[in-house]
Parts: sequence; C-alpha cells; structure tokens
Amino acid sequence: MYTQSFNVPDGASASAVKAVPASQDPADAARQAHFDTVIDADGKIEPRDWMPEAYRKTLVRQISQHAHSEIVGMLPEGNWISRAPSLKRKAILVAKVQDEGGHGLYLYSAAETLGTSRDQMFDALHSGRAKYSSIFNYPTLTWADVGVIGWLVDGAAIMNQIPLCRCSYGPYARAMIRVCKEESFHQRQGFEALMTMMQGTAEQRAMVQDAVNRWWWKCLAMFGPPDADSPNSVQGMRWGIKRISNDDLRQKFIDATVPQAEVLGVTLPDPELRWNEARGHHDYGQIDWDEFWAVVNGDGPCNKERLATRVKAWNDGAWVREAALAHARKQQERALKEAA
Ligand code: BYC
Repeated sequence: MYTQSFNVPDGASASAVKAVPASQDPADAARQAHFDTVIDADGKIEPRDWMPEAYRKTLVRQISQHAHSEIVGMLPEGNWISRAPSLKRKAILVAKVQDEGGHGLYLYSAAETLGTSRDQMFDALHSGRAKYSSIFNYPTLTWADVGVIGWLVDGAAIMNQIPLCRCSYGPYARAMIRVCKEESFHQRQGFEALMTMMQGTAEQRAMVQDAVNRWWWKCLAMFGPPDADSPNSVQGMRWGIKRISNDDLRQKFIDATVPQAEVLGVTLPDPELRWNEARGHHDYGQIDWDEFWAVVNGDGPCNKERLATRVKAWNDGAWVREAALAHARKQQERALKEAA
C-alpha cells in the first residue's frame, strides 16, 4: 500500500542545496572538508566522526522530537486498549502501541549517540520545552479514530519516514529502517479495521466518515509548515537529513491516499480536492496554519492532558528506575568480587 522501497528519489529542490558551506574556523577546515565530501557523496556520518556543531544540534532537535512523538503518540490509541471491540482488535492495538514505545527507544538511543542524555531529553519534554508531533494533541473520540490513526497518521508518518532511512546520520537512518517496517503494519491494520467497519452498519460507516473528517486536515499539517515558512528545511536538505521537502511529501501523501479513500468508500473533506492533469497531482484546499501553530505552541485540545500523562508516568515509574539501578549496581559489585 505504501512503498517499502528506499530508492525514493530526492525532492527536486534537494539537488540544488547539496553543497555544505565550509567552516569559518581554519582549525576545522580539513575536518569540515572531509564531512562535506561524505555528505556530497551521500555517505554516512557516524557518532565518532567529526561533525559541525550545527549538524549535531539539528539532529538532536529532530531525533528527540521524533522520539517524543512516538511515546506521546502511544496515548491517544492507548486510550482505546480497554475498549477495543474484540480480542483480535485488542491484541493488534496492544502490539501497535508497544511498537510505538519501541520506536521511541530506538530514537532516544540514536539521539544519545550525539552526546545528549536521555534525562536531558525527558526533561525538555516534561518541562514543555520540547516539541512533538502536533497530531497527538487531538482526542480519539470513537473506535473509528483508532483505524483512522493507523490509515492516515501512520500513513503520513511512513511517507515522511521512508526518506529518513537514507538520512546522512547512520544511527538515525538505521533506526528508521525498522521503524518503517513496523509502521507499514500499523498502516495496514488501520485500513483493514476501517474496511471492516465500512462493510458493517450505516452507523459504523458514519463513524468512519466522521473520524476521517476530523483527522484529514490535521494529517496534512503533520508534514510541517509550507516550504516557504520552514526555517529548517534548506539546511536539513543540504545535510542529507531531510531528503524531500514538507510540501512535496504532503503532495505525495495526498496523491497516494485519494485512491485508497475511494476503495474504502469515504469522502475526503476537501471540496477543492481534484486531479490536476497538467501538474500530474491532486490540487487541494487551504490548510489552517493558524490552528497548526496554536497546537504546536501548546494550545491544542489535548496538549495539557498529554504532557500531564507523560509527567505522571515518569514520576510513577521512579521506583522502577531506582530498582533497576540498584540491581545493576549489585550485579556490578558481584562481578567485581568474582573477578578479584
Ligand atoms: N508538529 O522548519 P520545519 C509518528 C516544527 S511520529 C509539531 O519544517 P523540520 C507516529 C518543527 O519542529 C511523527 N511541530 O522543521 C507515532 C520546527 O520547530 P523547531 C513525528 C512541528 O524539522 C506514533 C518548526 O515547526 N515524525 O508518526 O525541518 C504513532 C518549523 O518546521 C511539526 C517525525 O518527527 C509538527 N507536525 O521539519 C503513530 C519525523 N512540523 O524544531 C505515528 C521526523 C514542524 O525549529 N521529523 N514542526 O522549534 C521530521 O521529518 C521533521 O522534523 C518535520 C519538520 C517534517 C516534522
């Protein structure tokens, strides 16, 4: 349904911004030149390699935000585990939510290789300084929302994340390969759950349509602001972190999703959505960017609730962390004694 292929071509604008500016510090010139050569040759930068501070900072920003999105993303769906309509759906949902937790862990680990501790990242999240995806600040009102999150939210995530498998930073790229394989299952289970509901009663079909109406525009905003208002894009693409621009990914997602909506029998809630023969793409209506920025800046319907839930989970889990540390200390002491 969504390609697992990693040979997705770079966005048109990527080739124009490949060269990395040389460092102004003469001491760094040789290392910078080597870094530039690796980037220009589409090679990988590894944790022990020299990298410009701005590259490191950009990666920590993006990877930690991504990790936070995964673990906050567990909450809207976790809300439905105890109310899943059958044992089969419950088992699938538990596995999916658990996968999201795992994605968070791979990503925190990847960010740690850049010299940022997990405690620092959690502190940024819990104090409200860190961002996470806007999409998770909306409520899941009905069971159909769980299917729509799989179909559309995970669908949008895959579209964004497949190119990240070729990101220039090795640990991030490698983490994304496994994440994308799992996201693909998530997207399919969502579509299949919705397909089942669409073959059910008129009430079930209406529930699916209502969920699609509420989530569609929010999913389009997930790809980030329009390219012209995206301050990080040019540099991110120059460094081979981002491969395809926000607008190009959004367009790819729309073009891929329209035929899926037809198969499902739902209407996408955009009267301006139509195929443009000349462009070879679908035209679409205006995204509400004021709403997007309000949500990103803390004013979405669920921002406070999501953060409070994460902080509570962190505080409630303190004894587990303490016990694990005490156990590790004891094991270390025993190993030292045995070695002596
Ligand atoms: N929500 O210059 P831009 C998932 C921020 S997990 C909130 O274009 P960039 C899933 C952006 O951070 C989904 N903030 O930035 C999990 C920047 O602010 P800062 C998460 C957003 O980095 C569980 C500012 O706006 N996926 O799918 O070049 C269950 C300007 O933007 C958003 C990832 O994180 C947003 N939607 O591009 C199911 C993928 N969009 O940092 C599903 C990795 C933008 O300057 N991340 N902002 O203060 C990326 O690919 C890129 O970081 C983005 C943004 C495309 C998101």
